[in-house]
Parts: sequence; C-alpha cells; structure tokens
Amino acid sequence: MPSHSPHLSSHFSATGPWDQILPIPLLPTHLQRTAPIEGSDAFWMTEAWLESMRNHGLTRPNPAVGCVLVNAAGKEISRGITQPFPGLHAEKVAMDRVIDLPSLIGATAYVTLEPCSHIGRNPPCADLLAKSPIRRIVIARTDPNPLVQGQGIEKLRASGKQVTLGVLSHEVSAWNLGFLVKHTLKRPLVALKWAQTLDGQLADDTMKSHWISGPVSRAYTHWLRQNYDLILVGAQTVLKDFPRLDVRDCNLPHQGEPLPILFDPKGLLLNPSEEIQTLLKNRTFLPHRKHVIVTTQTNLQANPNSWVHDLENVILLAQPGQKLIEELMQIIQGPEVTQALGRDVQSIMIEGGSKTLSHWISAGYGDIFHTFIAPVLTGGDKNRVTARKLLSQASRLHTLASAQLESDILIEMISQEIKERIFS
Ligand code: AOF
Ligand code: ZN
Repeated sequence: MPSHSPHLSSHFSATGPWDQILPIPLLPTHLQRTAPIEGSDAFWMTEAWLESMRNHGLTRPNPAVGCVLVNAAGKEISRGITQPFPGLHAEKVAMDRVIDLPSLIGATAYVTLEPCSHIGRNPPCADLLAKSPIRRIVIARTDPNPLVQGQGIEKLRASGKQVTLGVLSHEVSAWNLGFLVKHTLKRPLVALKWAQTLDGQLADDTMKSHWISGPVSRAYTHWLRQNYDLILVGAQTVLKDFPRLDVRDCNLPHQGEPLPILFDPKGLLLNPSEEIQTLLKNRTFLPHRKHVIVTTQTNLQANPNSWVHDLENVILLAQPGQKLIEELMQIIQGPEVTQALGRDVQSIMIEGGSKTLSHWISAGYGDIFHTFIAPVLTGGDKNRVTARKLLSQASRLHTLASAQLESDILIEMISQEIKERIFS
C-alpha cells in the first residue's frame, strides 16, 4: 500500500515558514510565502500560528499556542498567545481582550492546539469557549497531554459547538514537535542535524568542515537551535570548530537558547593547552551560558585540577559502554540537566560530528533529521554518518520538508514512528 507522507507546503521548513526564519536579504524568492485566501480557515489558522511564534521559547514546557477570534462577518475580534511560563493560555488571553461581547455571537475561534479540558494553572479553556456565544471552533491538532487528549474537543462538541479539526495540522505539529513527542512517547524528541558534501562527508579527511554549507543554510541552523532544549556536540567537534552553539543570523525573536551538552567520553576537554583553553573560553564557554560536560569518572580523576572545574559548568559522570546512548538519554532526563535547563527536557538536537551522530543513529535514535547537502565532492571517507545496516534492515524515513537554500539542498525527514504517532 502506498504510504502517505506528511509533506509540508513548499514555503515551510519543518520549523516554520521560511519568511519568518530568514532575514529578507537571505530569503530566496522561491521560498516567499503566498498567503492563503483571505478569510479562509487556512488564512486565520496561519494568523493564529504566526501569533504563537512570537512567544516561542518563552512558554516551555507549555507549548506556544495561538488563538484568533473572528466575528460572524469575518472580521477579527481579538487574538492571544500563551503567555511566558507559567502564564495564561492563548484562548483566555484572546477572550480577555474582547471589548464588545455581543461580537462573539456566531463567531469562530481559531486555535493551534486543542483547548485544554483540565484545571491546571489555568481553568479549562474548553469550558471558557463552551460557555461563550462562539459558534465554531477550528483547531489545528489535538493535545496529547493525558490531561487533555481529546476531552477538550468532546467538551466543545457536547456544548453544541461546531468543531473543525486538522487545519494546518502538519505544519503546527512540526512546530510543536518537542512537546508532542514528550507527551506521546514519554521521552524527549531526538533531532539530528548535519551538513554534508554530495559524497556524504561531514568534513574532509583532514577534519576541515568550514564551510560545507552556505550562509542561508547556516542561518537556518541557528534558527533550529532555538527550537530545541538541548544541543549536543562531541568533544572532537568542539576542539575542531570551537562552536558558539548559540542562536544568531536568523530572524528574531531569539528566545530559546539551547543548553549545550558537550559529550566527552575521552576527556579531551579536561586538560587542553593554554592556547586551546583561550579559544574555548572566548568562543564556546561564554561566561553568560551554562554548559553540561558529560565525561567519565576515570577522566575526572585523571584531571583533578582540570580548568573546567572553574567554569561553573555542570559535569556529569557517565561510564560509556555499549549502552552509551541509552545512558546519555537517561542523563539528559536526569536531575542535573533538568536543573541546569530549569525544566524538563522535551527535545535535544545532536549537532555532530559524524561519530557522535552515527552512535545515536546506530542506537536507533533519530525522530527528525535536518540534513543539508552541498554541491561539493571531497572524495574522502573518514567523516561519514553511518547506521551500519544493510538496505534490507534499514528503516525508511519520510520527507517532511525540503528546500533549495542557495546551492544547498535541505531535506528534513521524520522516522516512521514519528509519522505514525504524531502526524497521522
Ligand atoms: C491551551 N491553551 O495556550 C496552551 C495549552 O498547567 P497549565 O494549566 O498551564 O496547562 C498546561 C497544559 O495545557 C500543557 O501541557 C498543554 O497540554 C496545554 N497547553 N492549552 O488550551 C494554551 N499552551
Ligand atoms: Zn487552556
């Protein structure tokens, strides 16, 4: 049976519309968005979603939801977004802004997530809408939080409201993927990101990777970072690139700086030369940011005076072995990382290098892939991502979005599990 892939419309990346992500001078004309027909459900849902993007990164672990109320004549009454954590929900904000209450008679509410049905920090949004004179509720997708899970929609229907579900659902699902995966699969979302040459190398055989992909691809990489709670890089990559691991070069707002996890099973970062230390301090370990270094007890004992002890970094101990990646998954959900982040981890992006990525893939992880392919051939073979599988055993991914970014091609793919559990 042919399987239906949830491919997003062509002006969308997996993490939002291109015109919201790239600064105008970097936005290729073919990625400029054409607005949906004015007044259509898609038009208003896009408005609700664009509204929700403004508080992206401020609401976690709560998803950033958008709500637009439209009167019976098709004119906007008010709009609202989820307030910074632990703030009000979008529907409540939109309702509180209604000045002319009779304008709600026969109105439509556009909400990017199923209105909640539970009494939490907020009273149930479904009740608020149910007892209003609003006639119709249009919802992008359901809320998998076990406290809600369809009950919001049931409440609305039981109160006589007309409910339309599924407008822009794939785009909104992709946007809220961390929240959705955490509640659906009870674990954080694992994203893998890399840029490679046409012949599959992440760096040439002398380890040089500057610059495989072009400036537009790199701007998108920075945007991606703000979508994830954590970004993980291997120590070898840190010592090769001295990455800043921050969000820059893409459009504002930059409200979701990820917590960097530096994965160092060999203890390479613990005792570098003075010169390397200076580079690390000036570029990677910037004083205003926390970092988590994951290394072993043995490495720490061998370097009791390591400079990293002075950096206020959180250091966790792991015993890398065969179950290395499973152990890392436990560590990122454990108390130290939760405390350093300030909340439960819903998502992590693995940024490289090729060995680190291959470890995760071989261990069976990879919910979403952001892969850039640049038109360059190195002919090398030392820096490849590999799952070490035969074609007959290999799992097939589904392309969610693709784009040409100058001369690079970006392909964003989701696993079969994510397709079935989140996008169906
Ligand atoms: C909505 N509208 O704007 C958002 C919702 O602890 P609480 O009361 O803030 O509830 C958090 C849960 O509510 C969250 O996990 C998710 O299921 C839902 N988020 N619901 O009706 C909103 N942000
Ligand atoms: Zn709510």
